[in-house]
Amino acid sequence: MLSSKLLTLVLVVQPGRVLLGMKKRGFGAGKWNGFGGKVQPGETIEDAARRELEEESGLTVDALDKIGNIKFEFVGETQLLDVHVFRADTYNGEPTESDEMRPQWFERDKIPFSQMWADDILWFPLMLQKKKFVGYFKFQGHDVILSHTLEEVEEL
Ligand code: 8OG
Repeated sequence: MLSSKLLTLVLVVQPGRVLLGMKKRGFGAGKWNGFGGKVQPGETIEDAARRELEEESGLTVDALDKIGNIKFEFVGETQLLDVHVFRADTYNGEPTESDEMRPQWFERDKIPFSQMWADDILWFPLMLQKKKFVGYFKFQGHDVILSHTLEEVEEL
């Protein structure tokens, strides 16, 4: 049986640009990504998304929209990652570097997919169009997708 670990991921989107952070340490180090992490016991998924966004980028948000749910399996590992993806279109504060992330704005047509998780290039277009989606990706190591499913949904 595979157990699963709940994680959050927040993309802050502005007209024409997206905020990403360079992950400085730990899982996914060296990749650009949204902001997020593990849901703690007793915390809702959305509360965790807000907390991780603030810890890693210095930003707070009023509204977070649920936009996606992606499950990741890594061959040889017994734990699935269950990542809840949110989009924020407004924010408060200024992006600030943290121990974990160095934030940077990217124009929407210059998203650095070659330095991101391999699945991102498949679902970012949906996220940017505010389309909701569910996906499943089976990885070999951290770079190779062996199989996947990805579909748009009406509701999450
Ligand atoms: O707490 P930690 O930094 O380990 O959390 C991992 C973060 O990485 C969390 O925000 C979820 C996110 N994440 C994955 N896999 C993938 C992926 O394939 N693409 C993207 N964009 N983010 C991912 O765990």
